[in-house]
Amino acid sequence: MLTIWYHRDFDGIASAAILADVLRQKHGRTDLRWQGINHDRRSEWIDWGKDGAEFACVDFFFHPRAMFWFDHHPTTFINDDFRQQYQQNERWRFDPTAPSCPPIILKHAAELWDYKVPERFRDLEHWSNVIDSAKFKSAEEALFGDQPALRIMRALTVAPRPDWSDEIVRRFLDGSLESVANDPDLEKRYQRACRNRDSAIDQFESTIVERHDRVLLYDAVSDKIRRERFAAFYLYSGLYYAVGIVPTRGGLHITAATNPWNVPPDGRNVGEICERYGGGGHKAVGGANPESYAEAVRIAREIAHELRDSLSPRK
Ligand SMILES: [Mn+2]
Repeated sequence: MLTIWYHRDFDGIASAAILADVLRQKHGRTDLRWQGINHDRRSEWIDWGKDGAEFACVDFFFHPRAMFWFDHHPTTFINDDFRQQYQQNERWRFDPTAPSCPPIILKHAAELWDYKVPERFRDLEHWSNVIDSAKFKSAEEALFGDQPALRIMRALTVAPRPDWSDEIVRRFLDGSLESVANDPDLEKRYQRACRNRDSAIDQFESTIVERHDRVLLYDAVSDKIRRERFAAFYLYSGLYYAVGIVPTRGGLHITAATNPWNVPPDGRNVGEICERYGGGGHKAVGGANPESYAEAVRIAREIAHELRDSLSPRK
């Protein structure tokens, strides 16, 4: 049995489906299973696979025991030892310049294993890039776009169970984005997610802790409110950064993001800032998982102030 561990987000789910297809077609693997994972498992990661179980990993931290591994996160190496053990080979590939993980796997499989990329995976690759690097045309598209991939992205925000994403991997494996999006189960989730989005927009103002012209700090921990990733930038288009505290299944999470539709000149690397607090991410977006609410408030405030102080007075 080979388990594919994948980051539980749109491009991670797409990556798992793509790797599963590559492994079954080009490596004859019929004993595949897959399971989603989030960055809150970081402390356990060093011991992953200690029991000798075979595993692959996509869109997630590097592990030297991974039989296959592909990622694009610049913060993929959890320590120097792991960093030193990585080198590109026939089973591992890292490309921090890739906008999402699927193009890395597709390129690798085509180059090394003569894999013919099916059309449905080209589509999945395109939308993974758009979604993971927030290359939506506008905040309106990010919030209200109804293309199949965007409906799936939104439906994932109201997954009925943590392993629901495993089901989406299975559907991506053989179906087009359109067929997956048109599934009645998914459509039902999507409608619910749209109602949540509308509430989140209505409620956003009540979560604001500090609002500077360019940097906004919000606290969306209350279980009475809905959350929407781009609400801050949709409502306040002049912002450069938004830093927020949000709850997740794994505990409190700090999210720090650059406004994709109003990119600051000489913008800071938000992922690196978050890494100093035990988190990680990309240049444009980062996150951290503090131990307590008090710590979350302190860290979120520090990150917001650091971003604010990085702006020259005239900006
Ligand atoms: Mn991802």
